[in-house]
Amino acid sequence: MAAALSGCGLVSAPQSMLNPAGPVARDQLNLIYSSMWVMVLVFVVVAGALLVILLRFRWKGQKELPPQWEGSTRLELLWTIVPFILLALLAVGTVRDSFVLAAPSGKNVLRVNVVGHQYWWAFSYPGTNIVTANELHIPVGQKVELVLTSADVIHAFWVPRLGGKTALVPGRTNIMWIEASQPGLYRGQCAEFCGTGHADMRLLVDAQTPAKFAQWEQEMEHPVVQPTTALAKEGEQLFATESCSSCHTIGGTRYAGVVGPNLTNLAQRPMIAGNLLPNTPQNLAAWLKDPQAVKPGALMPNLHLSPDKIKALVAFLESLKTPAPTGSV
Ligand code: HEC
Ligand SMILES: [Cu+2]
Repeated sequence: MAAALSGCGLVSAPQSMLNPAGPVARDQLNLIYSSMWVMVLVFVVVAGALLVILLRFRWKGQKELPPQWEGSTRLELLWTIVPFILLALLAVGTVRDSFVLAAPSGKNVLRVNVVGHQYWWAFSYPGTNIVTANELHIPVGQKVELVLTSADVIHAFWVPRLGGKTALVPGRTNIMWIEASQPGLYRGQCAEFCGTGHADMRLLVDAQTPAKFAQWEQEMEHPVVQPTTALAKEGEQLFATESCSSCHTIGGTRYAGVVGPNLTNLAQRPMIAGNLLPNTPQNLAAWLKDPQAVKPGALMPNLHLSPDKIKALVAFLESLKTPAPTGSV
């Protein structure tokens, strides 16, 4: 068991809660460690006493019974009071952390609404028009309150290096918060079985410096959609005629479907399909040809598009990026 579990200790493992990257995950790990040390202490004392008793007091042919301890007030008190103290120690840390982790404190808290869908994530930023899929952008060093709910079945939000999991329940809102101490990409995934595509319901947290985050907000608030080639322009038309627009929104266009992921600035995202595939023209084409072949259980229908239409649509999707405004960081 020790050999197998040591695989979880890799510092380079991208989804290891043993390698926390923010205060929430660190507090939770410290709580686990402190409980573990209390348990190690109990184990060592009890197992040690058992060994000593077995060896020292074993039967060596004596005729009469040894002295009996049943009903000894001293011993009864000892093994009532010692566990009480140990449990009280565990309770102090647990209760303190439960309050700290229940809701973020302070004024400078960024709020993000998270909706779980079979098998992708929607993130929206209240007070803005920003909606994105599977890629949560946050500024480093700031508490981020996640308001979690579900569009269909129960899911669970889990980014191990930033914090423990919380369920997304239809008809309810749950709250958790995370904070990243260092810029970086943190991987996560749904942690509650939600159907065929559950294993591929992944997400990426992009923790950015405040300046980079502000720039990203700008690009998402004011997306520019300007397909330049004839092929991409044809793809823009096909987006409406092939019914894509009935499910997908693209900021900066009149397309406003809300069934599938928001595709605003899609070309700037590193991954597609619930962070299953790198965002390349080849992968986009494979996705449009047959979504279920790429991601089993995916709820985007196979639209049986011709290769020419796929080419045009990919060219259009590839054009969905908003160049950084000049003079910014
Ligand atoms: C009936 C609704 C529906 C229609 C019509 C539809 N899609 Fe989708 N689309 C979805 C859903 C749902 C997903 C999410 C699948 C998943 O990741 O599990 C998706 C995912 C995608 C993605 C990946 C997005 C991401 O963030 O990972 C792209 C790109 C995409 N669709 C493009 C298109 C294009 C182009 C068309 C038209 C040819 C189209 N879709 C038609 C529902 C639809
Ligand atoms: Cu799931």
